[in-house]
Amino acid sequence: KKSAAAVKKAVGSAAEKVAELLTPDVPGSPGSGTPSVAEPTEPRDPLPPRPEQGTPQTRTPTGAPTGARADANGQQGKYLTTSQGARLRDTDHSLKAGPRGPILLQDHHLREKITHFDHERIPERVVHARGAGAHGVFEGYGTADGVTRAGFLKKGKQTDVFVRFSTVLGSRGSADTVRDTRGFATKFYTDEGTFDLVGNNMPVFFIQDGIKFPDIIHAGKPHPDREIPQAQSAHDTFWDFVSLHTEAQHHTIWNMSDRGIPRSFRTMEGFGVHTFRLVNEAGDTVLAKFHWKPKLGVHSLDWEEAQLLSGMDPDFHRRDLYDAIEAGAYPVWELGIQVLPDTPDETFEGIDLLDPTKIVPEELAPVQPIGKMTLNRTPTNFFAEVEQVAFHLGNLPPGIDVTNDPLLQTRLFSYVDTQLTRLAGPNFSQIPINRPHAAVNDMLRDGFHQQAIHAGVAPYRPNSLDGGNPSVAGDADQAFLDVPVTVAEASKVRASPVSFEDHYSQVRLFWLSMSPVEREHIIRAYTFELGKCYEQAIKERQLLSLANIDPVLCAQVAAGLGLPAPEPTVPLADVTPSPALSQIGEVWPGDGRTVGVVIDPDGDLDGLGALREAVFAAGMVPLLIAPHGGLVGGLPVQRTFATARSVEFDAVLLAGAPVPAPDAIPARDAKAGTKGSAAIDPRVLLMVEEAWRHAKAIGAYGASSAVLTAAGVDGTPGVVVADNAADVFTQLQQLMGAHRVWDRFPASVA
Ligand code: HDD
Repeated sequence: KKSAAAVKKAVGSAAEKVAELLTPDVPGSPGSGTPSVAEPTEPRDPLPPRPEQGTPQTRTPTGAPTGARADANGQQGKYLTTSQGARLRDTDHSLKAGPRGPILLQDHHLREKITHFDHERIPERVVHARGAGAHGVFEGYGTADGVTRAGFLKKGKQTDVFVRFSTVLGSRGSADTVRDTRGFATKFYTDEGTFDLVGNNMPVFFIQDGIKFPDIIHAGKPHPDREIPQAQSAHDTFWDFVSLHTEAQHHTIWNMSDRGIPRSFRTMEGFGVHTFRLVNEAGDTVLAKFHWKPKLGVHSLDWEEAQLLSGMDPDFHRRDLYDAIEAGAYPVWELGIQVLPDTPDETFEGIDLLDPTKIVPEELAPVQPIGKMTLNRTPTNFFAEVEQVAFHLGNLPPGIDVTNDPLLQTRLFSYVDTQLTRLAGPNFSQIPINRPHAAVNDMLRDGFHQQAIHAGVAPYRPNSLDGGNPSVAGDADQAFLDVPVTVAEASKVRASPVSFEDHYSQVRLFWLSMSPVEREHIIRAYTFELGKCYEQAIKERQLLSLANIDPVLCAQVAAGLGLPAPEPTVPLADVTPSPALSQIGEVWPGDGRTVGVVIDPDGDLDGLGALREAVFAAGMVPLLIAPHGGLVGGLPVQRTFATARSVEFDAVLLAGAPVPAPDAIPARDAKAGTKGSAAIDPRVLLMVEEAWRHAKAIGAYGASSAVLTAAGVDGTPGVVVADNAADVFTQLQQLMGAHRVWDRFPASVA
């Protein structure tokens, strides 16, 4: 404790310092003086440019880059100004009556700065609040010319795009890796008007009619009383709804499958979900379903990995997307269509094409590639672009039209409506990210946040005062065409077609299409989610649905819950599996994948530089992990044992011998390491154990293979050892092509 005298002395010297800053006897100043710096209201010359406004400083005193861009020049110009363009002398002190005095209401700069800040947030999206977006380009193949007149699909035609990926349930700040459906919304800025393809990474939806959208979302969102759990479906209200409302069972099994926890946005398929109607130059129509196929294949996280990531790196997917683009590993998808005949009953092979809980298996109607999208630019300003982008299913180019899918029809209303609140008024299509790249000549006028200064006196038709302009387009002008589909004579009813009552056959089809390891994951996911519910009646009701899907699935989940497996209430559907639904079995490129390379500064660093180059050359990202930061062997360390966790890497490679003396690690961390060799850092052991549990490729060379022995994983599938770095990486790369070491999971269900 400080003595009273010491405190008094400290206070005294502080007071002296303050006195030094004060110039006594300045007229009008209260107390003993005013600051030696003149009051900001005193006229004086403009401030000299701050360092960042002049030539930017690009190096710190230690020689590290400051991150300043060579063209850094403040935000938009040299001097800070008010919103009205008046240059400011000071933005760090409020205008006060003397340096200690109250703040003056007249400080308009203070009020402007705080008022604007107070209103910086806009309402988050009611669904899909958490997302990330990127710019890119779409190139048509010309292969769709026979079925649609859409100009952006013509061969070689390039169209700017903006894509926003999202989760559905969580708030804007929620974690990326939760179990949920992912949004996959693409804005094509075509010459013929904007086309929004607002899809998901799953081809079916929870409900068949949009009137139930508030019900499913209220059920999935946090409970209204305590507002928990965040961004999860593992709770009573979600399972209460889907077990009562069995048309949701198909979408639910997709969520319980590995599709619910994607490895990356770059490794997700996208689906337009609904059936659309395409029309060609001759006016002929077909029905079609849109698919996005990722170049890197469809891959997922492991559930434990996803949960760890929610804490270790809640921005995992966002980071992965932006890191990949900045590294030049541009994500690529092919757009494809399933072309289906436009028959009066709108069915295909007995599948009702207006029912959004049904797929058309790719084996029955192959997905035909019609173009390619490359994402090549990250946003400049997240709010302006990702937050303000506004999609709408009614944004259609000539050649693509809607169908009577009752889910689609309600969406046509909802998207514009929601932007009126979210983006505060009807002029949101004038926000830069939403502006069409086609010429706009509408007669919409005024309203909140109107940006345009419309000329002309006659925003109505017909008019004579503006010379009758604008005129409407004819057949030759590539205008949008509402396909004149015949509407059957019918009574007004609140009803669905009988075919919509089949809630189980395609769920069974999905289950039977999965490989054993994928089935195991599905069982575990249901068991986890239902295990988080409190109400036994809800668990029992969901088991009834599982019984109607498959008895093995039902029995396994029931066993996990400690409940009896019920008998099916409907006959099990006789369906043919669709192998295209499985994610396992092919070999894929590893672009943008991360390899965690664990190094010991005192170990064998031979070949480390070459290894790093080899990983880069394979289009992957090597991240060096060492006990401390800085440089090791002249190479930059990107992660330390304190900041690294296995979940960040697709593979772990042990280089040299990562065996720092135990006293080099904090006691708190050392305790956990008792089960391995005492000499091996427990965080490295944990990394190996976790990577193994998550079926990731693991490699070691030289003395570091001792770590594999200590972790008890040497000699197991997907764990490779070689004498040198090059050989071990070659083996790792082969393993990574299959995404995971699937052999490591002996599945309980064949
Ligand atoms: Fe929706 C956003 C996808 C059914 C109402 N939806 C939204 C987004 C995606 C989807 C990807 C985020 C867009 C963005 O990134 O800004 N929604 C779907 C799919 C559906 C679907 C694939 C079924 C096939 N949605 C659906 C229904 C309704 C809505 C049935 C209402 C009747 N969706 C909305 C919304 C949102 C939205 C409330 C919230 C924010 C927004 O629109 O702009 O209007």
